[in-house]
Amino acid sequence: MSEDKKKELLEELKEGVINYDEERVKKAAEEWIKNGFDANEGIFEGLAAGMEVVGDLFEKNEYFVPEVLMCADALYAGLDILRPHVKIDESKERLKGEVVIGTVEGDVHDIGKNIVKLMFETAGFTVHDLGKDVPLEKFVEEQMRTDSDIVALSAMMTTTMVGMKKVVEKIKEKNPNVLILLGGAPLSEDIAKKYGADGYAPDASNALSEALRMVSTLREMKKKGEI
Ligand code: B12
Repeated sequence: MSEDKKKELLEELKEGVINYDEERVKKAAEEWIKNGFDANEGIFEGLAAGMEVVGDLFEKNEYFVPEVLMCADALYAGLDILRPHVKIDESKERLKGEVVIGTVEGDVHDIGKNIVKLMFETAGFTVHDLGKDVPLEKFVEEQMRTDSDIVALSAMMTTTMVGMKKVVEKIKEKNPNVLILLGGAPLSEDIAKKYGADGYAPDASNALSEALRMVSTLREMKKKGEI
């Protein structure tokens, strides 16, 4: 019974995003919480899954920018309700890892970046979010200000992802031990390597495992006195 309800509400969250129906999303999100379902699951399998379909519709020219913007509003309305219920993982020793995150200059796509951010926060990272359309120099400044272990950059356009290379160069020049993680639809493992980054992930859950791997590498290096 509860599995049926869960399925029904996931469908509502997803369809609400696809049909840019904020009220439908809000209602489903509230019910999701009332039923005691996992907020993370609602976000990834409901809201984000809906946005994936929106991406396909956009690519097929069935949706245009105004529709996509309304879909994003519906997704964010659901996120506002679900986010406060996301469980922070306190079971393991709380990570002391700090991450600077943002979408690079010229690029206003922030949905994926915000989902990755949420994943990091859930795992206990301290996240410094610079937002979207972030001037490249700002990533360097924020890393230095916060002494963060990782800088995570998002880009959703082939025209803006080239800026990532400059950020990697500038950060490595100032502090070669900072680890840089890249992501976003046009990126790939190969491009990330070519740009000189330390990691790449295709989605939010891989972003978290990659960040955890990076932090433990840093800790190991510190222990051995290599940095
Ligand atoms: C939503 C959307 C918009 C919205 C953005 C709203 C917002 N607040 O983000 C609006 C309508 C504003 C928009 C505008 C434009 N868009 Co647009 N948009 C999209 C769309 C449909 C979906 C993106 C999305 O949110 N996906 C859902 C999320 C959950 O997935 P995601 O972003 O991929 O993120 C996941 C991974 O990539 C990864 N990830 C993301 N970031 C990071 C970071 C790190 C560190 C890591 C590890 C992982 C990671 O994890 C995320 C979660 O799993 C895509 C199409 C598509 N299929 O991707 C086009 C798309 C990105 N847009 C595109 C274009 C061209 C534009 C416009 C130029 C359109 C126009 N003519 O005006 C403008 C650009 C404005 C600008 N200067 O940035 C193109 C880019 C083409 C290219 N290769 O360069 C795309 C691919 C559509 C297309 N096929 O033409 N867009």
